[in-house]
Amino acid sequence: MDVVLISPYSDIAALGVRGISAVLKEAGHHTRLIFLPYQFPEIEYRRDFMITYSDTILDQVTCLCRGAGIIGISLMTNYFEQAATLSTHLRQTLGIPLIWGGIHPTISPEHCLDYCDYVCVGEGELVMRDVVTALETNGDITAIANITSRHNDHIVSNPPRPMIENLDSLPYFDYDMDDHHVLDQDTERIVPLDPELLRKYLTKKAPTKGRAALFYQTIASRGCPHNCTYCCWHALKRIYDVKTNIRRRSVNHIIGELEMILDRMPWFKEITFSDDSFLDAPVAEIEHMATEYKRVAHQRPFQCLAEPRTITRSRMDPLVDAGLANIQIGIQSGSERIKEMYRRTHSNQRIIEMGLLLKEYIPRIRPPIYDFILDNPWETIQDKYETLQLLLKIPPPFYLQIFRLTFFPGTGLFEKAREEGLIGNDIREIYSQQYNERDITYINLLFSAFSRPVPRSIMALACSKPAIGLFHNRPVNAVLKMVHGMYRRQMLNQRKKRIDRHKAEMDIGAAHPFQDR
Ligand code: B12
Repeated sequence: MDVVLISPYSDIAALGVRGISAVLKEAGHHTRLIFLPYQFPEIEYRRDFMITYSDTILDQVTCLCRGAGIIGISLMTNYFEQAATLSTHLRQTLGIPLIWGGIHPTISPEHCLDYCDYVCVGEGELVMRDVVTALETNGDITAIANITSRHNDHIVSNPPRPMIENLDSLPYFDYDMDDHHVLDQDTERIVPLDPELLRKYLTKKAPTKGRAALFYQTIASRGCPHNCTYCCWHALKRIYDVKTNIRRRSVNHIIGELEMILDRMPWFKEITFSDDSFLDAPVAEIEHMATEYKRVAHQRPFQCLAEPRTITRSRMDPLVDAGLANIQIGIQSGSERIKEMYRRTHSNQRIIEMGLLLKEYIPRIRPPIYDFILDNPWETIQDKYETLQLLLKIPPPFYLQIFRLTFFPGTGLFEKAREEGLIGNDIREIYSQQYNERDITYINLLFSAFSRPVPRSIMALACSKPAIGLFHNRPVNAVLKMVHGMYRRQMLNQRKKRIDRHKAEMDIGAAHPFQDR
């Protein structure tokens, strides 16, 4: 059967749809992948994350979906509007069964059924295989495990089957490009993907925080040891009713994938492991991984996400020797009260020790990236002060990755916010939020300053209670907001001019081959 899978993500690595496509191909089906990356940097200066598809783009998607047995769309919460627009158009033009999957449909299935026929809750590889088999054999899709659907007026939610225990049983992510298509933002044309275009779209225009511009992204494990109340794993563990769920691929399986990819696409200069906690493995396995990685990746630098508990010398030594160059670690807050609210278990002392250890590896590794969450409505000035004081104790250099606290459906903090009336009636407010957006205040700007080479003595002064008392107040924050607003508008205008100039040079507007006549 012909299956179309659509990814709206800015990053066309999109491991979810590539993993499903590989399993469907292995089962003898034909898949067509459509990647609709938006790549206009000015999005980061906008307050919302709303991206609309022009009719030209929607018509081309319709053309590419014509004749498919089923269409699948992958989405995170902040891609809800895009998926809704696509689905509405496809339903009006084609009427082919639509299935949604990915983290958002998993944590908020019922809300998605306004736009699709079926929702896949959780891991989708085996679910999609069962769905396609049912379609081919007139089976009952609404009876398949993990599937949520609407029957007359009531919702039928089938509990998820257990998570895939043996990840080695899954084929490597589908990078065949035999029927892969990508939206060329500049020309608004959806074109067949080839290695050159793959390279172009995987190259980040403005990589930040010492990250690579171009890397091959994969995942060596699934799951997270923690249960943080703001994170989707908190919701997923409830859905699957599991406490721990870390499953790791064998070193041979991971290395086999890298060998295959680097053989076919040696232009990948770096590797990214998108595991939630890459170092969460026995030291012996880490050492084996490091040795094998060196053998096949030839010292290509790699980056990963990790959590403080696993940052030990016995793990770092072999990995840095093998090419570990970038490490990103969640800290989130330095306030014991807020850490308790987040169910984060790392003491500030452990964080400082981790910072001291990581500093020893610089410059073999680039400055580590520490994640922090801002704009938590339950945070007091004292909580923010304690976080700033922790930052002053972590040895520089490092970068901060700042996130705005977002109430993802199904998480503990979502329910708390809802109970306390912090979430408006229309949950869609959350969907279109710009997650990197943060309030422009004196304290929040101090966090940005920590990523820059500002002398610690100045930072200590700026983060002191008298300075916060003096500058973190309504009048000063109003001025800061105004100045930042002017800067944002100027950046937006500059970007807009550059893109318009580029479009004029490209003479965008000619008729498109795929357009529905
Ligand atoms: C890699 C990753 C990224 C990468 C790449 C994302 C990409 N598009 O490929 C980057 C770094 C770009 C990224 C960015 C962000 N991310 Co991120 N990211 C992840 C991470 C660590 C792994 C995702 C992954 O590839 N998993 C492996 C694949 C195989 O699994 P999967 O994607 O879940 O797909 C499976 C199922 O969901 C399902 N499925 C998926 N699609 C489909 C489609 C169909 C039809 C079906 C049937 C099934 C199905 O089957 C798949 C196979 O089992 C997850 C955490 C996690 N562990 O999930 C966070 C996560 C997805 N990210 C998250 C967030 C919030 C973001 C950001 C918004 C953060 C920010 N503030 O900037 C940005 C968004 C940037 C943007 N504008 O797009 C949240 C999403 C929460 C939510 N409710 O939406 C997550 C869940 C982290 C968390 N713990 O909460 N991210």
